[in-house]
Amino acid sequence: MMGMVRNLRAVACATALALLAATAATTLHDTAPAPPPASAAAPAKAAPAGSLTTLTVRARFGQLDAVTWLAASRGYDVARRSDDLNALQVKVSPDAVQRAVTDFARSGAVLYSEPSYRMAATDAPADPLYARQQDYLVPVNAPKAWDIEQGDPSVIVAVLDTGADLGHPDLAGRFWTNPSEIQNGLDDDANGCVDDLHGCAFVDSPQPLCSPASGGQVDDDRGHGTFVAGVIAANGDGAGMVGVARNVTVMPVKVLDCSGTGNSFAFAEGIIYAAKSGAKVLNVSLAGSGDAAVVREAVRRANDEFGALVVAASGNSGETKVAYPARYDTVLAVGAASGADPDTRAPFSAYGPEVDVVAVGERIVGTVPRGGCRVFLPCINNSPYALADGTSFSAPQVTGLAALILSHRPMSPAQVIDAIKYSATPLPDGNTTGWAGAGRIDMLGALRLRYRIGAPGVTRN
Ligand SMILES: [Ca+2]
Ligand SMILES: [Ca+2]
Ligand SMILES: [Ca+2]
Repeated sequence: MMGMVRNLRAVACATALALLAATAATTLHDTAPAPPPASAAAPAKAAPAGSLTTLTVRARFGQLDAVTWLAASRGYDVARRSDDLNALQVKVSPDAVQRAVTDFARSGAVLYSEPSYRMAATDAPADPLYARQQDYLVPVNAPKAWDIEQGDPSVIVAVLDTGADLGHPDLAGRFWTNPSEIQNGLDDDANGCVDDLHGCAFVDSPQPLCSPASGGQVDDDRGHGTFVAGVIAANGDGAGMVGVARNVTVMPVKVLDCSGTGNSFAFAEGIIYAAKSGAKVLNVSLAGSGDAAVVREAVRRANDEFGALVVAASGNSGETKVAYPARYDTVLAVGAASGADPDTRAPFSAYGPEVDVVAVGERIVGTVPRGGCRVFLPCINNSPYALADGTSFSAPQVTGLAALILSHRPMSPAQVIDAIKYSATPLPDGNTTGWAGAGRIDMLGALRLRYRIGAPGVTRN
């Protein structure tokens, strides 16, 4: 059986009919980490706001009228009064705060007075690298979207890439586990992959220096897939970074070897494996140079048979030529906007009418395999995180959005695409006509849409 498969691959390669020449859509530009801009400080949750000009004044029992009178007689503006709280909200000028607090304390009618604390409506993750992530996550309204949805573990996102570091601390608990498989050298669930406990490798004849990758060996020997996984689903655990869809489940499907290349046959196998195994969104941060029928068919089956959405990077050629499989109609093709100006195209982003949407693709924070800091990417502060550019890293943000949408309510792949495009923020052409498709994704807008399931397209109500 394996021999036959190998033969088929050999034929495909020899005739070059289906040679995908897949390369990672970005080979992880070595962007040196830089200190975060001053404007990027993470807002603290429930931080004091309004320069302490708003005070909560809690009266002793039965003293609320007396305190109200006191406040008025001293010229403080009583903004609100709550008999339930037995308290007033009082506004004072910043320089009068201390005097007001003293006045109330001396009156004997006040239990305490304190500054009003802002209750942040917007989720501000405590993960320290979030300060660097805001530059690209704020323009797509990710923080506001997280008030609505942070992802559900039941939604499985496949990352078709170079594998993943299953032991990365910021991805702990995020990886899919195959309930029907044990580590015993056998294909217990007869799905064609031996010991696929957390994913499967489809890498035939990897380069000599690459790690062996067969069956469930999805270890990441390049760093690209781990990075993408972090963009999608790094834990909101107060450490490191936070993913766009922090609570969803990631299934690593290794289709690229340590040189970042693979072929169309293995890639198509990976697509079917992912869809069959229950992944509802497939992230494809790789670019093929040709239209492989076997990939086209696999994408169609993922959509139609398994209800899985394929999200793919437009490619990094910087030219008007969108890569495969992003070119296909039913694939959500993602280009990259500039980090410095998210209204303009990142210079490397491939464009053309097939681009559906864009997200920022520069200075994206991602997870690096442990021990890979010197091998793959210059890490931030020697911790397993790095910054990188590419449509490889704008695509997983859109994948994360699709996963948030599906966590919120079930939808077909076509409906998810409609929702993401319909809610996108249109962008100016600049000197590249239509480079951004429907525009830059708006995560809040996409989650707020209301849908009539079954109706064609998306309707807002
Ligand atoms: Ca198996
Ligand atoms: Ca097994
Ligand atoms: Ca984290």
